[in-house]
Amino acid sequence: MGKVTPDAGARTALISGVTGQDGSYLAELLLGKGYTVHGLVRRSSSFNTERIDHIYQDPHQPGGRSLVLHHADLSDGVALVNLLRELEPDEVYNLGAQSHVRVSFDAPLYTGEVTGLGTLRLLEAIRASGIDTRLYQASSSEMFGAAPPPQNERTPFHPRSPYGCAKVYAYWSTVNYREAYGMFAVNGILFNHESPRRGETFVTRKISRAVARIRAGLQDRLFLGNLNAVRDWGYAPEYVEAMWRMLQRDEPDDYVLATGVPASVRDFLRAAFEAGGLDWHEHVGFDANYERPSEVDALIGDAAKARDLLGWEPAVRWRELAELMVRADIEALDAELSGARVRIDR
Ligand code: NAP
Ligand code: G4F
Repeated sequence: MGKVTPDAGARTALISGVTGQDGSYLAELLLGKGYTVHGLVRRSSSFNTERIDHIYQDPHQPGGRSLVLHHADLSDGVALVNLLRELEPDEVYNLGAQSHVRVSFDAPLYTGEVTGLGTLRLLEAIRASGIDTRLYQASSSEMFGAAPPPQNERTPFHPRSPYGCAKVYAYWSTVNYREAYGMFAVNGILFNHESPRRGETFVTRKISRAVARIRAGLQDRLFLGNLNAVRDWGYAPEYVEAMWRMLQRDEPDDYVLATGVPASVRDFLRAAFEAGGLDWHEHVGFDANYERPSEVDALIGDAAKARDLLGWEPAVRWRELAELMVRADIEALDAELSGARVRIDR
């Protein structure tokens, strides 16, 4: 963590949420494009950089560093101003959030504070620091909530959770700073996107991990909530490419990113268990604790604008995604178990 002298001429980006699923893929993408990447990391009592450890360079080693981590938090506006003044990044990606919808019902004020007001703090920090930068805001299809599908940039919002409400606040704050101050600020309205790096409590990863653990005899039952919800699941590495493209346009605008292909939680569950050679009926039980007080029944995106203006088209669909996530979890568990066996043998 700490100061860095960037390569002369290299573009710099600041990513909030760099330790999350999308932040890790985006950092890899930008490093590959020659950027110096600064990541905002929040203080934690245990390590929280697992997803980016493979791209982090020890500052004590000789040679320049392209990924630099800074302790800060979206609840601390002064730290954000100071960091922006110091770094003067060309691009800022605001991916940091309390991003779990079910948890947002248990911690609604905290979610509003970080996911909603956190975005306003960052916008205001950009304005106060006076730097010339471009901002990407991680908006969400969860903002559409109860609005019938297909949803696109013109669909009115009807959020169904504290998380969705916080994201609507952040969305309009971003639009407002663009209109009021001429800021280059864009909203990417992203439908669900997953990967082997997806947090373990989101439904796709919860399922793919369970398949691996059931096959290995470490678990027998998996408890889930509503299996009828329909989502539009894409592959995260493809989505971060479009985030970058949004900031390379001449004019700031807002874009939906989605595959346009619907699947229910039950569809994903069946495909994932089949990929592991298992029958889900033999292992899955219902737990009402995983239901939400108000559910989003169907999210199916229309990403025609991103296709036409960004030249972005996703290739991976939900079934392939289920298969690749199961494969990755089986391989990771095999490696972990054989590592454990080696340790025991010694
Ligand atoms: P994620 O894996 O949950 O990552 C969230 C990131 O935010 C983590 O790095 C987390 O840090 C950080 N964070 C949490 N609270 C923070 C705080 N107070 N200050 C600073 N950072 C904080 O989420 P993701 O799936 O990568 O999603 C990235 C963004 O896109 C989020 O804003 C999410 O709401 C939004 N989004 C996601 C999807 C999707 O399907 N994945 C769809 C639409 C929109 P820790 O690692 O320390 O927890
Ligand atoms: O995987 P989920 O928790 O994702 P959700 O709620 O769609 O939110 C994700 O996508 C949003 C984009 O639309 C993001 F903005 C947000 O940050 C997050 O990344 O749940 C998907 C569906 C829901 O309908 C839920 O009710 O799966 C259902 N579900 C059924 N059983 C479950 C479970 N969800 C979770 N997390 N855990 C369960 O046991």
